[in-house]
Amino acid sequence: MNALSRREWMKVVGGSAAGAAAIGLTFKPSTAAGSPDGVKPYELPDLPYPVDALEPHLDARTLTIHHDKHHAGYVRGLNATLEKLADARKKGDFAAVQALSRALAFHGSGHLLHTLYFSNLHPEPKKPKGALLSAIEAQLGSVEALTAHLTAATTKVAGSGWGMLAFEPLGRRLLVLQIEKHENQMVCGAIPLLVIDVWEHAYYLKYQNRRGDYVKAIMNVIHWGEVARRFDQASRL
Ligand code: MN3
Repeated sequence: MNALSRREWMKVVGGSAAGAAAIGLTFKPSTAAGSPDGVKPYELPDLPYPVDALEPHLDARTLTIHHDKHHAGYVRGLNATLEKLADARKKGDFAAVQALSRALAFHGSGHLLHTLYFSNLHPEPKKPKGALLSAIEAQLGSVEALTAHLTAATTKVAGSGWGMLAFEPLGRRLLVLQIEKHENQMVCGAIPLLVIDVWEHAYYLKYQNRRGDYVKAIMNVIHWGEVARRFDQASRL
């Protein structure tokens, strides 16, 4: 996939239902008898589009490093932490449980958020519609109000973190959240629908200290079809 040029890729998937399906995330349960906890190790998913597909909003070099180095690092960190926890259970030695629990939340959230992030971007985004649009309008006022809230929350994250639109199934409510690092300030049980990375590695090569410009630019490539798919799934819980 990554070997395709943006133009070739758009010819294959642009605007079609098959394209939407090709971009959508699939979460397949997997098991592996030989692994420490009987579950297959996490794997780095491919980018769902060529690295230059989001130009000029998100440049190819940033996207390549972000995916191949940073996201890959969280996958490795998560698998290594799970192996250490499995080893601790085997030995009955939980001396390191505090540090390992912290690492699990950090790398686990890092992997999941990056997987969601790359797949909730698209070079030809559509507007929110259907049940998602109705929920946004009923609960948050309008798409414009959501965009203004999410842009402000994301831009103003203290240090490294994420902006997030989430669905909280107990109250059946949309929430705009401001996540610090990968795991702090999350509302437990809320399901991420749309996430925006504002760690400096996500934008610094192109935007330097202008985080606000990056957040505004990325709003042009939000894959609302994927956000709507996640909302439909989450709202069935
Ligand atoms: Mn990142």
